[in-house]
Amino acid sequence: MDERTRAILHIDLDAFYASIEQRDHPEYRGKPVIVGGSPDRRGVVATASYEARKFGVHSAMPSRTAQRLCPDAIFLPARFEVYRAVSQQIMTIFRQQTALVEPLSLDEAYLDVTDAVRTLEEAVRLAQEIKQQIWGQTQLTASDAHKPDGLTVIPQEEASAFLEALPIEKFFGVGKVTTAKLRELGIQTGADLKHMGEERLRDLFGKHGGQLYRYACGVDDRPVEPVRERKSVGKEVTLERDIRDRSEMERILENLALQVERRLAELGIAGKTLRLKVRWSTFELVTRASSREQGFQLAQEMLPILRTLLSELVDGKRAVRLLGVTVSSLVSPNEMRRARQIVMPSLWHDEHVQV
Ligand code: TTP
Ligand code: MG
Repeated sequence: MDERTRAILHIDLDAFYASIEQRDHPEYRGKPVIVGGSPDRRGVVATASYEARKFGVHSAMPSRTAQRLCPDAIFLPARFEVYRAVSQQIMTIFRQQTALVEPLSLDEAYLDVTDAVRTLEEAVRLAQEIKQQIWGQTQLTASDAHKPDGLTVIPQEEASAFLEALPIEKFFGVGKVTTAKLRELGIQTGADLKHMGEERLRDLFGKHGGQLYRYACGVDDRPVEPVRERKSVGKEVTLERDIRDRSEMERILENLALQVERRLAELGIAGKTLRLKVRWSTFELVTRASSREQGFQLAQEMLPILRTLLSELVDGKRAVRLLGVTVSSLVSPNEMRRARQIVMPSLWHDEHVQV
């Protein structure tokens, strides 16, 4: 490989939570398995096995809808400690191959293996080796573009064609709002982005537009960053349209708080500071925070505070274009548990985790 060419592997496990459940419960193998909240308690789907996906079931869908689509589905609650342990196993496998491992979530990482290989063929062999180790140690499969259990090789000379065919929502940093806006303009793929040109994309999306154009052209110099100390866990959403109605904002905050709760549960942490972020339609950004010793871990603990913080900001006159919820000053649940025993023993629900 020439000096400037990097070899980067992207590894993502297949139907992660569901595959672990099928691994640990052989009677569920080959059957539609849905991990997440229960259909009769307004839960949502965390993930579904490939057998259930055939019925149209997918992550973030209300469990009740999933049950309607797939009446024979087996619903299971998430077992985060098990998923975290498996995550540590696979990350250890990755780190044996290269120090440059950037985890993106429990089941997904980028590996810069440039220094470990001399040719593209060697990079492919290394990827196969890693998949075999994952299988050997966890009995799980991994892939990304060709799921499940695929291995996709994109040599430099094919990168262009690959990116041209790639649907816009697969590009890094393209969320629901950008996707909707691009679709409205008839933009579906990387090729469409390229045709649109850098200037137009910049006009529409600012700096992000220029970045998107470069990604579509295959220019992406971001390094694989191995250490990223986590300081906070947050979720935010740019609204499809600006809103003024406070109850609508509260509904959105509830959704965000549930997502933050899920991420905290996945990571097995909690935080002492809760922050509400609001961007007005004028783009002005304001945040309001509240801290407490007994911390925040569940959405139901965050919501009353978020409502109060929101009421301090929103006056019904100015419209909001973005809402965000962040938990910081992170601590382990053990520390939090101790603080809670002192402060308010009645609020602590052990293992009460809703997905
Ligand atoms: P993903 O890798 O996005 O999904 P997956 O591994 O289940 O399926 P795929 O084969 O398409 O990769 O997410 C990893 C895990 O994160 C997933 O098993 C469950 C959890 N998760 C949620 O809880 N809610 C969500 O909305 C998503 C997308 C994932
Ligand atoms: Mg996955």
